[in-house]
Amino acid sequence: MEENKKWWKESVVYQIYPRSFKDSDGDGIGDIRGITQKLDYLRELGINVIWLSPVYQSPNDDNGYDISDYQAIMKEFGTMEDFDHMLSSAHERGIRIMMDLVVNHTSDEHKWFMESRKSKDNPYRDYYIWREAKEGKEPNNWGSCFGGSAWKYDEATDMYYLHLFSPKQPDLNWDNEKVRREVFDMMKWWLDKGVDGFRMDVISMISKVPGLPDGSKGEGALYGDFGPFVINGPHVHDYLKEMRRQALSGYDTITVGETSGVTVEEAVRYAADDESELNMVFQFEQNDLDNGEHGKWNVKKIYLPDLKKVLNRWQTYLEGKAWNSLYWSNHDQPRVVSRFGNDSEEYRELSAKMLAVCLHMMKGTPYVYQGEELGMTNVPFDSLEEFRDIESINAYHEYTENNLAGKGEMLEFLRYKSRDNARTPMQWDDSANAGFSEGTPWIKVNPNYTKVNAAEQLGRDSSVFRFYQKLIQLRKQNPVIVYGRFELLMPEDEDIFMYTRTYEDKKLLVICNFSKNERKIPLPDEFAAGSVWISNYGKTEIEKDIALQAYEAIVVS
Ligand code: TEU
Repeated sequence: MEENKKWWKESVVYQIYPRSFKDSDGDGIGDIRGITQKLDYLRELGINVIWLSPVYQSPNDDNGYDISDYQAIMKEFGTMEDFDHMLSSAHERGIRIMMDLVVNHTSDEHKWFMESRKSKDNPYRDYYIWREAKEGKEPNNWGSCFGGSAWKYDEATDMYYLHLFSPKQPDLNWDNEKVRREVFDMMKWWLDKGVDGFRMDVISMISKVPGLPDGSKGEGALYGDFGPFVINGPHVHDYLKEMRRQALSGYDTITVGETSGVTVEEAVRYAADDESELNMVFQFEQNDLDNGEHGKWNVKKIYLPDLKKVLNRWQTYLEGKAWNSLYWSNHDQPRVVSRFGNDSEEYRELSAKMLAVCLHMMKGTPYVYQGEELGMTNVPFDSLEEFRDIESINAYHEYTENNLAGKGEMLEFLRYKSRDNARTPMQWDDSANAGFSEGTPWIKVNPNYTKVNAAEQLGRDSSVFRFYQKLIQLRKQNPVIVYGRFELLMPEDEDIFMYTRTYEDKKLLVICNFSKNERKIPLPDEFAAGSVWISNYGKTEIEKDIALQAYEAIVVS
């Protein structure tokens, strides 16, 4: 089947978490001028789109994912002039900017909510989801993503409002046409400024099942699960089609939905090739594989055949119908080298490169999260006081106070899974604070910055940075990497992730060893006279029986 060629399919996206990227003014908080200073670094890496986590005005209950004004820049991050300058500087370098669009909820300090809570007949009342108490308690049993009930009582009108995340993140009522119009107008305002698209925060949750029924409660659970009544809800596809028609059409954009709870069947609707909704979605199945009895809070390792099964399903089901996004990391996930690789001194770089090969050679648009290109690792947090993330801190209290986990045990879970692992400052060099800031960083710096940093890696050909650069270059030169059909080999093997990509008369073989075990793999005949495209062991030739070493990755054509 002839592929529908698009620039966003051929792109590599780099995610910036502004708070932790580069501080230009010494207040310990990353900012927009800091990003502008580092655009040449990103150009050198070769990426062509930046996904910018929220930079809007926010009281920072959830680090900018609680927005109080969609058309203003957060003070700590700079001014609108700084933003405009960053945007034009990025465009001059051939880099597009994708904004984070957080419109499932606003901040409770947004003027819409401040109006809404005033009275039952306020013109903004229906912008949010208000309900009466039920038998003197919350309107239903839903728990919020950040712990506690998903409802907060508000004295002014003696009613509750819904917040799927923190109480400072009230959910917008998307069934209200006025809300949709406000959001679409705001999007067009940014598009007219010249931004190139949107990453849409929890967009799979904007349409709620009417009646908001109680959710099922697992054994020992404190709250009911809102999932079935919120995720991929009744009108979500209607609203996204409306957004396409009313806000996006006429602009050349890249759009990606953050869609927790999405299935492949739903994904071919959200990200259908006809572009009636979004260009692609982030799936969560790969991240749920190491969940346990306490959800994400554990230290469980993934089982490779499970990971292959999930990724294979996404690669093959979407073929010819919809487009995949490819990611290992973001600001909500721990560092991938510590999670799916091996962050010991011996294997950190090898396994970081192996993971990069595995991801970048699959079909879809790859996303690189800041610092991933250096093989940045999880952080040895010493105590609860060192964490900043609302989800982590709330979970610690909820689990330890309800005897779901011991204190030491919970700290161990946070050290492995907390979002703060991804949020410590970008490691630029080996000077104080990793060259991130001249002040006191808002969150601790990973002490390994003296060894793991950009300056060192830019100066060394064998570095993780140089390896990512090469992978990105290969994609630009070879349509098979963008458009080739994916086929998984050896699905049951517990160490090796191996697949082919086929496009026109080109075929690629990708072999990744996810383990320390040395393994002999017979090379399929068709690759016997092949050439090596990239190898994390510096191999330039292939043997008939490839003797794979620990965390080895090789691409053969
Ligand atoms: O995350 C949505 C989401 O599904 C989270 O619950 C995510 O699964 C969790 O953080 C992982 O532990 C988005 C943003 O990416 C996140 O940073 C925000 O906190 C959240 O929405 C609310 O806006």
